[in-house]
Amino acid sequence: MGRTLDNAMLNVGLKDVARDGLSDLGFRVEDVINQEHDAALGNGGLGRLAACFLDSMATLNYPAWGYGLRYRYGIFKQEIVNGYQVEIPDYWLDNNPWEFPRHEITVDIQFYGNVKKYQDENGRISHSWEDGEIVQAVAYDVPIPGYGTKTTNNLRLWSSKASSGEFDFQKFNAGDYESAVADQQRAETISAVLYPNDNLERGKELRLKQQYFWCAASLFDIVRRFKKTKRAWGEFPDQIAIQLNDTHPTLAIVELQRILIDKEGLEWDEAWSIVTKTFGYTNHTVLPEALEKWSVPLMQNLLPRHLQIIYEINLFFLQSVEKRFPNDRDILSRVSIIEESHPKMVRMAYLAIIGSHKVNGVAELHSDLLKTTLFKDFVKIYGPDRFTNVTNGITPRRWLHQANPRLSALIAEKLGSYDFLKDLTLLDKIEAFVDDKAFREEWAVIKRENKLRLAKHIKATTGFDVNPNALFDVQVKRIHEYKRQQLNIFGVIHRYLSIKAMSAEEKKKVVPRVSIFGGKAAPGYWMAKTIIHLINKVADVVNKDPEIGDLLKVIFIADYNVSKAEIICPASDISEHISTAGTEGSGTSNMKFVLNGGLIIGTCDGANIEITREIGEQNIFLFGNLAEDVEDLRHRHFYGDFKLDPQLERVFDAIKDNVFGDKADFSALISSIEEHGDYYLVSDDFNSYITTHEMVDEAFQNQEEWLVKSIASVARMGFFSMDRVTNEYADSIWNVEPLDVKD
Ligand code: CJB
Repeated sequence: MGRTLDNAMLNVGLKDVARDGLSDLGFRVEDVINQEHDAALGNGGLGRLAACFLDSMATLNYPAWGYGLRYRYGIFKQEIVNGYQVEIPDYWLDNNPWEFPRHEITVDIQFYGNVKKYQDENGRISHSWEDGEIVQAVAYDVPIPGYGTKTTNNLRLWSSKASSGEFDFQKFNAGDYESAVADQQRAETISAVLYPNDNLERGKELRLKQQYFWCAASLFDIVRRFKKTKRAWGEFPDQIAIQLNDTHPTLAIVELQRILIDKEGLEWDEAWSIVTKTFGYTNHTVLPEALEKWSVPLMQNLLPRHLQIIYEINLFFLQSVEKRFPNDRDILSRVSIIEESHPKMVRMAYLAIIGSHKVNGVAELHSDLLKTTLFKDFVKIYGPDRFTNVTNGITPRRWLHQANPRLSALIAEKLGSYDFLKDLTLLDKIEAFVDDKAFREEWAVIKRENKLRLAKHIKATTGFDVNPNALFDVQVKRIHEYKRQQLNIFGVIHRYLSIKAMSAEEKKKVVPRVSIFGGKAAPGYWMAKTIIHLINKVADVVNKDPEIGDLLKVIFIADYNVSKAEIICPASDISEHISTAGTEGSGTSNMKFVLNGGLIIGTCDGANIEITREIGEQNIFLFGNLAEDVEDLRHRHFYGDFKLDPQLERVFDAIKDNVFGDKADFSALISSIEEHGDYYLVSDDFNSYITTHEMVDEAFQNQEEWLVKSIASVARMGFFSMDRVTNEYADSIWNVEPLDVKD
C-alpha cells in the first residue's frame, strides 16, 4: 500500500487546506508526509496491483472490499552492508493512525481436528469438523478514499489472536508460565510475518495456516453480510463477486462450498453452482516455481474437511472430463487437482480454474501463453470463453498526480482541468502541444527537477554525487534471475571496460550515465543476493575510478519500496524491463515510468508489447529474442549448442581477473550462464542489449527529439489507467455496476 496521508489528502481534495494549516503551525506538509512508515504488506507487483485496484474501485464508486492479513512485520527492510543485502525486521504498526481496530468483529477459525459423518434430521448424510484448535481473527479496517467522490471503501485486515482472549492467568499463577503464554504466542504467530518470496512458493505449514485464516475470516464476513439481507442463496452470486488475486486465496473456494453444504444445508450441486458463479481467478505468472502446490498429508492434518471437499470436487470434475473425452486416459492425470507424486500434491491453480467462472491473465502475451501452454487442457475442456485477458494498469492518482505533482499540474494547465486523473485517455490532448517549444522546455525542467530530487536522495543515502545532466538509467523491481538484473550489470561492466579502453578524444563523445538499481532479494534466494553483491562491488570500483569520472556511476538504492518508487519513477530518462521473453506476467512499473515521461528499454514481454502498440515503436527501445524462440534456444543449450557472446566473455574475464573483488563470489552466477545452459538467455540477448543501449545514447544526444518521444508517449498512455482495468473486470467478470454514495 505504501503511505496513506498524501494520497488521502489528494483524493479527498484537502491537501491545500492541510498545507496552509500546517504552515500556520510552523510545519511543512512534506515533512509531515515523510514521517509516515510505508505499509509494506506485499512483495512486489502482485500486492501493488491490489492496492491500485482499491484506489480505482473507490474512485469509480464500486462498492468493493479488500481483504488481507494485518502482518505485524511486513516485507523486511533492506540494508546493504559491505555490498551484501542484510534483512532488518519491519515493525510498522507503531503510530499507525490509518487502522481502526474493530475488536467487536471477530471470527473463530478452526485448524486440525477431525471430521465426523452423521445423519441429520432429514436423513441426509452430513459432516461436522470437530476438535482441533481455534484461533480468533480480529478485524482492523483501513479506509480507502476514492478520488473526487464521496465513496470510501474498506480494506479489512485480519489479525490473529488466541481464542481465549488474553492469556490464562490461572495457569500463570499456578506456575505454568510457559503453557500460559504458549497458546497465545502460537495464535499470534499466524499473522506475525509476511513470507518474503516473490514469484516463488515454498510449502510451509504456517503459510497454509495464513492462507486459510485469511480466507475463512473473509468468507465468514461476506456470508454474514449476505445473510443480513435475508435473500435466497441462489442470489448470492448476483450480489457478490470474489476475485482471487493469484492462487494464494484459492481455499476460499473450498471454504464457501463447505459453508454452504455443511453449515447451511445446501445440496452439493446447488452449492457448487453458487461457488463457481461467485469466483474469478487472476493468474499472475507462468513461472513453474511460483505455481502453488500443497502436500496432501499437510492439508489432511491442518484442514481435514477441506481436503475431503477437494477430493469430491476433483471426482466430479474428472467424471465430467472422462465423459467428454472417453478415449483420452492421459488427460485425467494431467488435469487432476491431485498430482500423483510422493507425497501427493494439491495443484492450487487447477482448483482455482475449476472453482471459477472466469480465468484471466494480466497482459495479452501472458494470457495467450496460459491458453497455449499451462492451461491448454482446460481450454479444451471448458472452451476458450472461460479464459480471458485483462491487461494490468496503474492508478494515475498515486503514480502521476502524487508522485509527480508538477507534471500533473502542467498537464492540467494545458488541458484546462484535472479531469484526466479520472479519465486518463484525455492525456491524448497533450500531443497537440508537442511542437510548442515553451511547453517542451517546461517538460524538460520538470524532468530535471525530478532528477535533482532523486540525486539528493542518492547523496543522502549512499554518499555519492550524481550528475543530473547524465542519462538516468533505472531498474527497480524485485531481484530475480528472470527479471535479469544480471544482464543489466553485465552491460554496465561492458560499458566500463569500453570507456577504460578509450582515448581522451573518444571519451568526449560518451554520453554520461547513472545506472540505478533497486530491489529486494528473497532472503533464501542465493543467486539474487549474488546479483545484488555484484552490483555493489561494481559500484565500488566504477564510482571511485578517476579515469571514469562522471561518465559512469553505479548506484544501488537500498530498501526499494512504494514511497521510494514515487521518487524514482518521475526521475528516469530510461528504465529497464528486460525479462527473458515470456516470463514476466505484465510488469506495472514499465507503465509508471512511461506515464512519468521516461522512455523504456525492454524485451517483447508482458505489457511491454501493449505499451509499444499504444505509444508507437519509435518511442521504445526493444531488443532480444522473442517468446516463441525461447524454448528452442533452451533446448539447443541443453544439447551443448551454446557459444558465449564474445563481449560477454570480456565481461566475465574482468570478473575472473578479480576486478570487482574476489571472483569466487560470482562464480555460480557466471557458471549458470557459461556451463549450466544459460536458462535466462543472458548470452543470447547480450549483443542485442548493448547495441540497443548504444541507440539509447545516440537518441539522448538529441534532446529535442527525446522530449518529443517523452511527451508523445505520455499522451498515449491512457489505456494503462487502472480505471480501464477495473471497468473491464466489472463488466466481463464481476457483472457489477457503480453505486454512487447518496448525500
Ligand atoms: N507477480 O508480484 C508477483 N508475485 C507473484 O508471485 C506472481 C506474480 C507479478 O504480478 C504483477 C501484477 O499482475 C505482474 O505485473 C508481474 O509481471 C508479476 O510478476
